[in-house]
Amino acid sequence: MRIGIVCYPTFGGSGVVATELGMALAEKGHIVHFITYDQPVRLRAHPNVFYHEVRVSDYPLFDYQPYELVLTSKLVDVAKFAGLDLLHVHYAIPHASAAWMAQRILEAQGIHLPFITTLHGTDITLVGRDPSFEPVITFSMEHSDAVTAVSESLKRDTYEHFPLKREIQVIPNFICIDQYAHRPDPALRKRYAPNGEKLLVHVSNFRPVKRVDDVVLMFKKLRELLPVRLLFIGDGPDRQRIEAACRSSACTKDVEFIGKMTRPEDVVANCDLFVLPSESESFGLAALEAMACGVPVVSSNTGGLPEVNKHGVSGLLNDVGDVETMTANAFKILSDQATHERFRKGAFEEAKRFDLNVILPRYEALYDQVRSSVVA
Ligand code: GMT
Repeated sequence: MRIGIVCYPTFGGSGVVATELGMALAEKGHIVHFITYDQPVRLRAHPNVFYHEVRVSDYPLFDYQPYELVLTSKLVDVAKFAGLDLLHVHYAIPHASAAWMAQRILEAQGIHLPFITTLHGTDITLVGRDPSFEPVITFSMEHSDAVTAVSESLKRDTYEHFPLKREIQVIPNFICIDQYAHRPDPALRKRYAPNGEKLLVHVSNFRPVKRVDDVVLMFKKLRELLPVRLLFIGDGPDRQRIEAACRSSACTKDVEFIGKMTRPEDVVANCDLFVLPSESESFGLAALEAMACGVPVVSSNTGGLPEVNKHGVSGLLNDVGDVETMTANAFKILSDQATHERFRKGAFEEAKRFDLNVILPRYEALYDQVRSSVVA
């Protein structure tokens, strides 16, 4: 099949999922065209993979860049000249409406191009609900040939916040378990835990929705109970404020801000506990990646996280903002070696539910279903 994938090329979860999906489809023999404004961070060379950059001219009249219009035109061009069988857009804003416009333009030229919209989270729970987006998002979801959500929770949220009548299928995010089954790197472990400390790690885009302050609050309480160090991976609007706060705190010598990494698992695999206290999280791909490395998770119980982080098996969950319980949960997992080992094994076993080999066939079946409805 010849598939067009539209996504954000950034470090966020939706871009990672879209890119890894495209790479896996290419490996199975499909021809995959990525269409976005920059090269996706996880894109790798592959004979079946193509990348089309969406470039918006900086015409002085434009106070804002008409990205959606330029994306739509690029979609029409790639669909026609690469002979796409379907489009799969990730993150509804503005990709679903751009796909619908492209579909209409192609229809007028006698070409039918089905498109699938995959909802990832903040497109529904945060941004999409805003009245300045809602009518367009509702319309473009309603007129997609198929809509998927990455969790049952996100499916429920979508029906709760949008007057949608159509079906939403749940196809969870995935990881390629083989890529994550890391053997820890003793040199790296020694570098980050020189005195045998337990290593906590948090990976995110440091946006307010991630509640990174709760990670620091928990760490300060936990370090009174256990020798621990904290690693932050990623970057974003909250990083500078939090980094400055840590520098002026007694804990500063045990906190390190590593920054953005293309493969955070290279560090996460050497840690003892992943911390994700989000306010809202449709799935929590970063938590799944930690679990695939055999690293247990303490997380909030918001959104899709309970579908990923199985309480008492792969980690422990707490109410959003309940730093006391999160600290107690971390202590419970880290303070006893046999308990920690049990959670490590549980995390890895739970991660297998989301292995690429389990999830990819579900997307391929959806592509066949969408294409056959066109042919019929
Ligand atoms: O985590 C983020 O804020 C980035 C965001 C995105 O759009 O990439 O992640 C969303 O999509 C990921 C992939 O499906 C999910 O794992 C994240 O849970 C989701 N983020 C939120 O819902 C806040």
